[in-house]
Amino acid sequence: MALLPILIAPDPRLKLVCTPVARVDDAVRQLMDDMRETMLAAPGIGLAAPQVGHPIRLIVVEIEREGQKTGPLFMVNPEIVEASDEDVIYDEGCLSVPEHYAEVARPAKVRVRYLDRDGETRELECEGLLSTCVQHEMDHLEGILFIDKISALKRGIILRKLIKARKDREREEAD
Ligand code: GNR
Ligand code: NI
Repeated sequence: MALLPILIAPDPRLKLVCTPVARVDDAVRQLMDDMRETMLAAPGIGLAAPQVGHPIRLIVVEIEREGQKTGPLFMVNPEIVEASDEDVIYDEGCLSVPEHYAEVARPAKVRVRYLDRDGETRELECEGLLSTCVQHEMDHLEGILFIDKISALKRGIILRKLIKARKDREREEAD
């Protein structure tokens, strides 16, 4: 098991469209375990492989809140096969956009088809925070961050702050 470094925006590796996973083998399962450990340590409720530098279509989600306890969900090559017409707005955050939050509207319910840890095809009906989180993670696989879904003005403000924070970090490390 290993904690993996999480990429912070702006980073070109967060903008890539990820490649489908050809086979769910032991190397993929090892990455799943490392991603879950990294997500729990962060702490976060989801993590996508590109956030830890692997441009492949793999996400992990784990919601442990009263009213919604999913256990770890590993989803390979996830696809939305059905989405509700109704949207919900959630105040989203992202481990790759640390300390910034913004309201994003997404379909309230989605049905997701994916390969599980054993490479078996499964479908899961998602609602509530699970629905929002799965869609947020799937966006990462397309190189899309939640800040790409808000106004250009707000996005610009957040990106400038992230660039400044990175410079401050680098200066700190140089001292
Ligand atoms: O930990 C996370 N919390 C969260 C809250 C609201 C909507 C989405 C998320 S996902 C985020 C972890 C993350 O960045 N996953 O890509
Ligand atoms: Ni994220």
